[in-house]
Amino acid sequence: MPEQNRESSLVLIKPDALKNSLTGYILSQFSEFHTGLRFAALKVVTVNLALAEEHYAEHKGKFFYPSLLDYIRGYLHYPDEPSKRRVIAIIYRGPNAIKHIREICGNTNPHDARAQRPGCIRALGTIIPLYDEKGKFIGDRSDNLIHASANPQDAEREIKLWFLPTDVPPTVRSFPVETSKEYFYYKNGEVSSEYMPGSYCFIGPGDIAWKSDMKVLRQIIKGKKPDYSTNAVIAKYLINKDVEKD
Ligand code: 3AN
Repeated sequence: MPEQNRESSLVLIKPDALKNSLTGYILSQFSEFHTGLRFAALKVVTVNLALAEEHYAEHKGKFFYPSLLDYIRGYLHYPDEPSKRRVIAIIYRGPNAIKHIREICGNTNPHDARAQRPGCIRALGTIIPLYDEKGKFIGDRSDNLIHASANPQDAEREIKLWFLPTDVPPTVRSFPVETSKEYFYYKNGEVSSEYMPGSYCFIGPGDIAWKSDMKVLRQIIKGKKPDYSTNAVIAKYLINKDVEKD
Protein backbone atom coordinates (compact mmCIF):
# COMPACT_ATOMS: atom_id res chain seq x y z
CA MET A 1 0.00 0.00 0.00
CA PRO A 2 1.50 3.45 -0.85
CA GLU A 3 2.75 5.41 2.18
CA GLN A 4 0.08 8.10 1.73
CA ASN A 5 -2.69 5.50 2.06
CA ARG A 6 -1.32 4.45 5.43
CA GLU A 7 -1.14 7.99 6.78
CA SER A 8 -2.26 8.38 10.41
CA SER A 9 -3.54 11.45 12.24
CA LEU A 10 -4.30 12.16 15.88
CA VAL A 11 -7.69 13.64 16.70
CA LEU A 12 -8.56 14.87 20.19
CA ILE A 13 -12.18 15.52 21.08
CA LYS A 14 -11.62 18.19 23.72
CA PRO A 15 -13.57 18.93 26.94
CA ASP A 16 -15.71 21.69 25.39
CA ALA A 17 -16.91 19.22 22.72
CA LEU A 18 -17.74 16.66 25.41
CA LYS A 19 -19.55 19.29 27.49
CA ASN A 20 -21.66 20.29 24.48
CA SER A 21 -22.46 16.64 23.61
CA LEU A 22 -20.78 16.95 20.21
CA THR A 23 -18.92 13.62 20.32
CA GLY A 24 -21.42 11.71 18.20
CA TYR A 25 -21.60 14.54 15.68
CA ILE A 26 -17.80 14.71 15.37
CA LEU A 27 -17.45 10.93 14.98
CA SER A 28 -20.08 10.94 12.24
CA GLN A 29 -18.24 13.73 10.39
CA PHE A 30 -15.13 11.50 10.32
CA SER A 31 -16.93 8.23 9.57
CA GLU A 32 -15.43 5.91 6.98
CA PHE A 33 -18.49 6.49 4.79
CA HIS A 34 -17.71 10.23 4.62
CA THR A 35 -13.90 10.19 4.70
CA GLY A 36 -12.59 6.73 3.75
CA LEU A 37 -10.64 6.80 7.04
CA ARG A 38 -10.68 4.09 9.69
CA PHE A 39 -10.12 3.99 13.43
CA ALA A 40 -6.69 2.62 14.31
CA ALA A 41 -7.10 3.33 18.05
CA LEU A 42 -9.33 5.17 20.51
CA LYS A 43 -9.15 5.89 24.22
CA VAL A 44 -10.66 8.08 26.93
CA VAL A 45 -7.94 10.05 28.70
CA THR A 46 -7.73 12.20 31.81
CA VAL A 47 -4.91 14.45 30.70
CA ASN A 48 -1.97 14.61 33.13
CA LEU A 49 0.20 17.74 33.31
CA ALA A 50 3.18 16.09 31.57
CA LEU A 51 0.96 15.09 28.64
CA ALA A 52 -0.62 18.55 28.36
CA GLU A 53 2.77 20.33 28.50
CA GLU A 54 4.31 18.00 25.96
CA HIS A 55 1.35 18.15 23.58
CA TYR A 56 1.44 21.97 23.55
CA ALA A 57 5.25 22.33 23.91
CA GLU A 58 5.44 24.60 20.83
CA HIS A 59 3.19 27.16 22.57
CA LYS A 60 5.22 27.35 25.81
CA GLY A 61 5.76 30.99 26.76
CA LYS A 62 2.81 32.35 24.77
CA PHE A 63 0.15 34.31 26.64
CA PHE A 64 -2.47 31.61 26.10
CA TYR A 65 -0.26 28.63 27.12
CA PRO A 66 -1.38 28.36 30.80
CA SER A 67 -5.05 28.45 29.82
CA LEU A 68 -4.37 25.93 27.03
CA LEU A 69 -3.12 23.45 29.66
CA ASP A 70 -6.18 24.05 31.86
CA TYR A 71 -8.43 23.74 28.80
CA ILE A 72 -7.09 20.37 27.54
CA ARG A 73 -7.05 19.06 31.14
CA GLY A 74 -10.78 19.87 31.50
CA TYR A 75 -10.38 22.33 34.38
CA LEU A 76 -12.06 25.16 32.47
CA HIS A 77 -15.19 23.28 31.44
CA TYR A 78 -15.48 21.07 34.51
CA PRO A 79 -14.02 23.10 37.41
CA ASP A 80 -16.07 21.23 40.01
CA GLU A 81 -16.47 17.81 38.37
CA PRO A 82 -13.08 16.05 38.12
CA SER A 83 -14.68 12.82 36.86
CA LYS A 84 -15.84 14.65 33.73
CA ARG A 85 -12.39 15.99 32.84
CA ARG A 86 -11.70 13.82 29.80
CA VAL A 87 -10.48 13.93 26.24
CA ILE A 88 -11.26 11.29 23.62
CA ALA A 89 -8.07 10.50 21.70
CA ILE A 90 -8.40 8.81 18.32
CA ILE A 91 -5.98 7.67 15.64
CA TYR A 92 -7.51 7.78 12.17
CA ARG A 93 -5.73 6.06 9.31
CA GLY A 94 -6.19 6.16 5.58
CA PRO A 95 -5.57 8.11 2.36
CA ASN A 96 -4.53 11.74 3.08
CA ALA A 97 -5.79 11.36 6.65
CA ILE A 98 -4.10 14.55 7.91
CA LYS A 99 -5.34 16.93 5.20
CA HIS A 100 -8.78 15.39 5.06
CA ILE A 101 -9.35 15.71 8.82
CA ARG A 102 -7.97 19.29 8.97
CA GLU A 103 -10.41 20.34 6.26
CA ILE A 104 -13.37 18.95 8.18
CA CYS A 105 -12.11 20.67 11.38
CA GLY A 106 -11.61 24.12 9.83
CA ASN A 107 -9.50 27.07 11.01
CA THR A 108 -7.94 27.13 14.51
CA ASN A 109 -9.91 30.30 15.35
CA PRO A 110 -13.67 29.48 15.51
CA HIS A 111 -14.67 32.93 14.18
CA ASP A 112 -12.40 32.47 11.15
CA ALA A 113 -13.62 28.89 10.80
CA ARG A 114 -17.22 30.14 10.64
CA ALA A 115 -16.38 32.83 8.09
CA GLN A 116 -14.18 30.68 5.86
CA ARG A 117 -15.95 27.34 5.97
CA PRO A 118 -19.47 27.37 7.42
CA GLY A 119 -20.36 23.83 8.44
CA CYS A 120 -16.88 22.79 9.57
CA ILE A 121 -16.58 21.42 13.12
CA ARG A 122 -14.70 24.41 14.58
CA ALA A 123 -17.42 26.77 13.32
CA LEU A 124 -19.26 25.51 16.42
CA GLY A 125 -16.44 26.64 18.73
CA THR A 126 -16.10 29.87 20.66
CA ILE A 127 -13.61 32.59 21.62
CA ILE A 128 -12.98 33.41 25.28
CA PRO A 129 -11.22 36.65 26.37
CA LEU A 130 -8.24 36.20 28.70
CA TYR A 131 -7.17 38.68 31.42
CA ASP A 132 -4.02 39.00 33.51
CA GLU A 133 -4.00 39.18 37.35
CA LYS A 134 -4.71 42.92 37.17
CA GLY A 135 -7.78 42.36 35.01
CA LYS A 136 -6.13 43.66 31.82
CA PHE A 137 -7.24 41.97 28.58
CA ILE A 138 -4.29 39.99 27.16
CA GLY A 139 -5.85 38.22 24.17
CA ASP A 140 -8.29 35.49 23.23
CA ARG A 141 -8.38 31.77 23.85
CA SER A 142 -9.84 29.58 21.12
CA ASP A 143 -12.16 26.88 22.44
CA ASN A 144 -12.20 25.01 19.17
CA LEU A 145 -13.59 21.62 20.24
CA ILE A 146 -11.07 19.42 18.49
CA HIS A 147 -7.38 18.91 17.80
CA ALA A 148 -6.07 17.36 14.59
CA SER A 149 -2.44 16.75 13.61
CA ALA A 150 -1.11 19.45 11.28
CA ASN A 151 1.51 17.47 9.30
CA PRO A 152 3.15 14.00 9.21
CA GLN A 153 5.94 14.99 11.68
CA ASP A 154 3.41 16.31 14.22
CA ALA A 155 1.20 13.25 13.68
CA GLU A 156 4.07 10.88 14.50
CA ARG A 157 5.13 12.88 17.57
CA GLU A 158 1.54 13.21 18.84
CA ILE A 159 0.50 9.60 18.22
CA LYS A 160 3.59 8.33 20.08
CA LEU A 161 2.86 10.85 22.84
CA TRP A 162 -0.75 9.77 23.44
CA PHE A 163 -0.70 6.07 22.58
CA LEU A 164 1.25 2.99 23.64
CA PRO A 165 2.01 0.65 20.73
CA THR A 166 -0.25 -1.91 22.39
CA ASP A 167 -3.19 0.51 22.19
CA VAL A 168 -2.98 0.06 18.42
CA PRO A 169 -3.60 -3.27 16.63
CA PRO A 170 -0.30 -4.42 15.01
CA THR A 171 -1.83 -4.39 11.52
CA VAL A 172 -2.59 -0.65 11.71
CA ARG A 173 0.51 0.66 13.51
CA SER A 174 2.27 3.32 11.46
CA PHE A 175 5.58 3.47 13.39
CA PRO A 176 8.23 0.85 14.27
CA VAL A 177 8.19 -0.88 17.64
CA GLU A 178 10.74 -2.83 19.66
CA THR A 179 10.39 -5.59 22.24
CA SER A 180 12.30 -4.53 25.34
CA LYS A 181 14.92 -6.74 26.95
CA GLU A 182 15.42 -4.18 29.72
CA TYR A 183 13.62 -2.74 32.75
CA PHE A 184 12.90 0.99 32.98
CA TYR A 185 11.63 2.68 36.13
CA TYR A 186 10.18 6.16 36.71
CA LYS A 187 10.00 8.41 39.74
CA ASN A 188 9.57 12.20 40.07
CA GLY A 189 10.60 13.06 36.51
CA GLU A 190 13.61 10.69 36.49
CA VAL A 191 14.10 7.48 34.52
CA SER A 192 16.35 4.70 35.81
CA SER A 193 17.28 1.14 34.84
CA GLU A 194 17.40 0.23 38.56
CA TYR A 195 14.50 0.01 40.99
CA MET A 196 14.35 2.95 43.42
CA PRO A 197 11.98 2.88 46.43
CA GLY A 198 8.66 4.29 45.22
CA SER A 199 9.56 4.02 41.54
CA TYR A 200 7.23 2.62 38.92
CA CYS A 201 8.35 0.00 36.36
CA PHE A 202 6.83 1.22 33.10
CA ILE A 203 8.72 -1.06 30.68
CA GLY A 204 10.01 -4.55 31.38
CA PRO A 205 11.45 -7.40 29.31
CA GLY A 206 8.93 -8.55 26.70
CA ASP A 207 7.04 -5.25 26.64
CA ILE A 208 6.51 -3.63 23.26
CA ALA A 209 7.52 0.05 23.07
CA TRP A 210 7.94 2.61 20.30
CA LYS A 211 11.41 2.05 18.87
CA SER A 212 12.23 5.77 19.11
CA ASP A 213 11.22 5.79 22.82
CA MET A 214 13.59 2.86 23.50
CA LYS A 215 16.39 4.84 21.85
CA VAL A 216 15.62 7.91 23.99
CA LEU A 217 15.50 5.81 27.18
CA ARG A 218 18.92 4.31 26.44
CA GLN A 219 20.29 7.80 25.71
CA ILE A 220 18.94 9.03 29.07
CA ILE A 221 20.38 6.06 30.99
CA LYS A 222 23.80 6.59 29.36
CA GLY A 223 23.72 10.32 30.16
CA LYS A 224 23.64 11.30 26.48
CA LYS A 225 21.52 14.10 25.04
CA PRO A 226 18.15 12.43 24.23
CA ASP A 227 16.39 12.90 20.88
CA TYR A 228 13.37 14.14 22.87
CA SER A 229 12.36 14.69 26.48
CA THR A 230 11.69 12.18 29.28
CA ASN A 231 8.15 13.60 29.53
CA ALA A 232 7.49 12.80 25.86
CA VAL A 233 8.26 9.15 26.60
CA ILE A 234 6.71 8.82 30.05
CA ALA A 235 3.48 10.85 29.71
CA LYS A 236 1.58 8.04 27.94
CA TYR A 237 2.63 5.53 30.62
CA LEU A 238 1.07 7.83 33.25
CA ILE A 239 -2.25 8.16 31.40
CA ASN A 240 -5.15 7.22 33.63
CA LYS A 241 -2.66 6.11 36.34
CA ASP A 242 -1.99 9.33 38.23
CA VAL A 243 -5.33 9.57 40.03
CA GLU A 244 -6.00 13.16 41.05
CA LYS A 245 -8.03 13.66 44.18
CA ASP A 246 -11.44 15.33 43.89
P1 3AN B 1 -4.35 23.79 15.57
O1 3AN B 1 -5.05 23.18 16.78
O2 3AN B 1 -5.30 24.38 14.57
O3 3AN B 1 -3.32 22.89 14.96
P2 3AN B 1 -2.23 25.11 16.95
O4 3AN B 1 -1.61 23.76 17.15
O5 3AN B 1 -1.40 26.19 16.35
O6 3AN B 1 -3.57 25.03 16.13
O7 3AN B 1 -2.73 25.62 18.34
C1 3AN B 1 -3.11 24.73 19.37
C2 3AN B 1 -4.17 25.41 20.18
O8 3AN B 1 -3.64 26.58 20.75
C3 3AN B 1 -5.35 25.82 19.37
N1 3AN B 1 -6.30 24.73 19.24
C4 3AN B 1 -5.86 27.02 20.12
O9 3AN B 1 -6.76 26.60 21.14
C5 3AN B 1 -4.62 27.59 20.74
N2 3AN B 1 -4.10 28.73 19.98
C6 3AN B 1 -3.25 28.69 18.95
N3 3AN B 1 -2.96 29.91 18.49
C7 3AN B 1 -3.63 30.78 19.26
C8 3AN B 1 -3.72 32.21 19.33
N4 3AN B 1 -3.07 33.00 18.48
N5 3AN B 1 -4.51 32.74 20.27
C9 3AN B 1 -5.17 31.95 21.14
N6 3AN B 1 -5.12 30.60 21.15
C10 3AN B 1 -4.35 30.02 20.23
